[in-house]
Amino acid sequence: MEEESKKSGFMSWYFGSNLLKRILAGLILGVIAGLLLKEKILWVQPFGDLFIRLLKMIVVPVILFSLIVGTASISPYRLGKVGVKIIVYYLLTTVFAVAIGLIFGNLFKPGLGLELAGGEVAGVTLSKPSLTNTLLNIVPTNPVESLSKGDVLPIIFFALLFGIGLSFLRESENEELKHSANIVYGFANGAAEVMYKIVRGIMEYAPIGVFALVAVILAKEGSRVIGPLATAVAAEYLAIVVHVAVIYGLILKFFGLRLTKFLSHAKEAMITAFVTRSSNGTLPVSMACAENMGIPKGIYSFTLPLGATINMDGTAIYQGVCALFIGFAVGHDLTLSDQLIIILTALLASIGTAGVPGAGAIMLLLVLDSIGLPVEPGTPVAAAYAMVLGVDAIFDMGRTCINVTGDLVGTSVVAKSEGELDISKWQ
Ligand code: DAS
Repeated sequence: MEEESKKSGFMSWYFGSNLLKRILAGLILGVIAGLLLKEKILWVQPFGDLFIRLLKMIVVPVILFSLIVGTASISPYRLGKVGVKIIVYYLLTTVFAVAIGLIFGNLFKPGLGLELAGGEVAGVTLSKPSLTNTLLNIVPTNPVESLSKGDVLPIIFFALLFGIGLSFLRESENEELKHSANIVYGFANGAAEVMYKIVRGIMEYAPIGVFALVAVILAKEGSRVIGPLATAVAAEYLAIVVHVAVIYGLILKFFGLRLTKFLSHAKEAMITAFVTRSSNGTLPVSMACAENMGIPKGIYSFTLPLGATINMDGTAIYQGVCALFIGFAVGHDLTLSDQLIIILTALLASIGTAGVPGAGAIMLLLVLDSIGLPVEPGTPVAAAYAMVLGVDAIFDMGRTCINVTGDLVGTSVVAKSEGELDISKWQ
C-alpha cells in the first residue's frame, strides 16, 4: 500500500506539475508581454475571453452531475452516527473557513483603490439581492428554468435533493425501482466523469488563456495590479495557516490529538494535493495516510470520498478572499449583508466544487453572481476576475491542500469519537 501510494503520489506529482509549469509559464510571459508590448498585445483579448466563456459553459453541468453523484453515492442507511458526525463537521468547518477568508479579505483589503476602468459597460448598475431573497431564491420554482438560465444556487439545491432521493431508491427493496435508480445513477456518474474530462481539457487551454488574460490586464492597467493581486494571494495563504493552526488545531486538541502529529501523518497527502491541485487525484494518497494514522477502512472509505466531493475548506477561504478582492477592485463596497450572502453561497459553492484543478475558479462565478457582481466580458468585474484567473494555479495549490487536510482532520476526529482510532499511531 505504501509503495502504491508513493507511485500514485509521484505520478500525480509529475502530471500535475507538468500542466502547472505550463500555466505558470503563461502567467510570467503574460506579465512580461503586457508590461513591454502594452496596447500592441491587446489583440490576444479574445483568447482570454474564450477561457472565461469555457469556464462559464461548464459550471452548470459540473455542479449538477458531481453533486447528484456525490450525494447519491452516500447510502442513507450507512449514514448513521459516523455520517451525521462527518457531515456536521464538514459544514461547520467550511462556514468557519469562509468567515476566516472574509476576515483576512477585510483586514488586507486586496484591490482597494484599483478602481478598474474595464470596458464600455463600466457604468452597469449592479443589482444587489437582499439576504432574504437570496435564501428564498435557493429553492427553484422551476428547476428546468434554473438550469437553462444557469441560476446555480437553485441548481445546487435541486441536485442535492435529487441525489438524496436517488440514494434512497438505490437501496429500495423493490427490485424494479432499485434497477431503475441504478441506471439513473450510472448515467449521472458517466456524465460527471465526462464533465471532469472536459474540465481537464479546458485546463489544458489554461496556459494560453492565462497568458492572454494577464497580458491584457497588465497592458491596460500596468504594473499597479501586481501588488493588489499579490496581497490577495497572501491573504488566502495566511487565512489558510490560521485555519489549520486555530480551527483544525483546536478541533484535534478537543479530541486529545496533536496537530503536529497529524501533520506528520498527513504531509504526503497535503503535498500531493498542493502539486496536483486535485482532491479526487489525491484520494488514494489520503486513504493511505488515513491507514497509517490508525483509522479503520470502514470509516475513511466513507468519509474521504465524501469529503473530496463536498468538503472544500480551502476553496471556501479562496471564495471569501477573492469575492472581496473583486468587490474592492471595481469600487463596489461589500456590506455585511453581502458578506453573509458570500458565506452562504461560498458554502454551497464549495459543496458544488468538483475535486479537479481550477474548479474553484469556476464556482467563484456563482459567488460573484449572488452579490450582484456578474462576470460579463468587457466589464470591470470581468477584468478583476481575469486577474484572479491569471494566478488561479497559485490560489488552487493552497486551497486544494487545505481541502484534503480538512477531510483527514474530520476523518481522524470522527474515528476517535467512535473509539475506533488506533491511538498507538499518535504517540
Ligand atoms: N482544485 C480543487 C480540488 O481538487 C479545488 C478548487 O479548485 O477550488 O479540491
